[in-house]
Amino acid sequence: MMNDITVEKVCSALDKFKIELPSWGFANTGTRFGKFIQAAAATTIEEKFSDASQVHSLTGSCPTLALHVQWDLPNGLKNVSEVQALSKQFAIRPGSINPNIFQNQEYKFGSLGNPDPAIRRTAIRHVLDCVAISDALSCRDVSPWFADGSNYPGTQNIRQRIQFFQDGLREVHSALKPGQRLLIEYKPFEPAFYHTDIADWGMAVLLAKHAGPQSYVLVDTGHHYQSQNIEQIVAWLLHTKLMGGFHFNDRRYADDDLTLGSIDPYQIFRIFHEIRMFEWETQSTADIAYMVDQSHNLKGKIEAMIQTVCTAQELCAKAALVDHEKLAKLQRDCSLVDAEETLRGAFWQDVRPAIQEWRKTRGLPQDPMHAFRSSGYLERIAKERGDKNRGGLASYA
Ligand code: RM4
Ligand code: MN
Ligand code: MN
Repeated sequence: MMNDITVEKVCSALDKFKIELPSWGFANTGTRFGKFIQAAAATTIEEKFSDASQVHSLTGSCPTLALHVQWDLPNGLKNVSEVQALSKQFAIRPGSINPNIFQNQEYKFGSLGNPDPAIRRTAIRHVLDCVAISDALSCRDVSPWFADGSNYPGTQNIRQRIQFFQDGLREVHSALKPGQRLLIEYKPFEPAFYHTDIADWGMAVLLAKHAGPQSYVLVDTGHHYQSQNIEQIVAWLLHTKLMGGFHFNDRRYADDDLTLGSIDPYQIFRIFHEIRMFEWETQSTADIAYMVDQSHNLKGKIEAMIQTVCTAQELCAKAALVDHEKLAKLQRDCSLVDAEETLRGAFWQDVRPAIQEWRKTRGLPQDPMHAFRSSGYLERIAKERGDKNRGGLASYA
């Protein structure tokens, strides 16, 4: 039963909850086997801003857009004024700045971990450019993901590459302005299939600590081994004050970029619960960048984002319903069944009526997906962008 307290808890949780959209989630991307072109996919940064602003105006939770420098600002700092103008036009702020140190030919054997000092220098220079871009755009987070690793045993010096990463990240850190943050993302495998230089959260923590106090760890929910306890990692990162942000998505097998909560919504709920419990205990708001990192090859891009954001809102709202006081006591008493039921009880509550209420009072559409489908936006952009996309030039432009 929905009562006033439920509605109040859900509303205050959703007022605070913001989740960043990825610019690359609106463009035509694919798997290494193929790319299925969508007529409505964004072909320019302007179109990405436009699509993001649709999602934000329908859901009310996405005021920022993550940018991938090589795809969105191919001329680096020279593109800053264009981004500023688009930000104003669409009322969406640029969010995390993502370097690209994995796509160019020179990175075949790595970027910061490459045995060739000239390539390491090129990579560091690019990340430093991203720090400058981030500063010029007043963005807080620089968020590199390193594809570095090797595919065959014995072919690379693992320890030496640790040193290269320590040196490179520390140099990047020294260029950060006060308030800027360096988020270090880990991934166990792919594209490297034998060893990945930053393969798990432990490695990311050690590198962040070595780089300096403005470094934090980024948890991409898709970047874990099967059955890994992600909320425990989150709890550790909260406890050690190293929790920087999330790349939200779901996975079934590996880094599948599936829709958040489509496979295991309870996992995402448990992550939100760890954060809420921490906030309740410390009477603070955890300073975490929540971001989506999904690139859909089959689903409509904007629909997938709306679905994702609504799912995130639901799971965040459910976690806000956990009775922390009661749970803390049950934990102290080791009342296992009752403690677990307190958590599960919140998960199984239907928060949708309370979210409807939140939307109504915040001037948002009751049903964001329906509002999107009846807006005519998709038909319009499919017509406008169709030719550009059929030309196949749209990948990341
Ligand atoms: C990686 C990782 C990064 C993203 C790239 C494109 O798997 O999740 O965050 O920037 O993909
Ligand atoms: Mn990611
Ligand atoms: Mn990924």
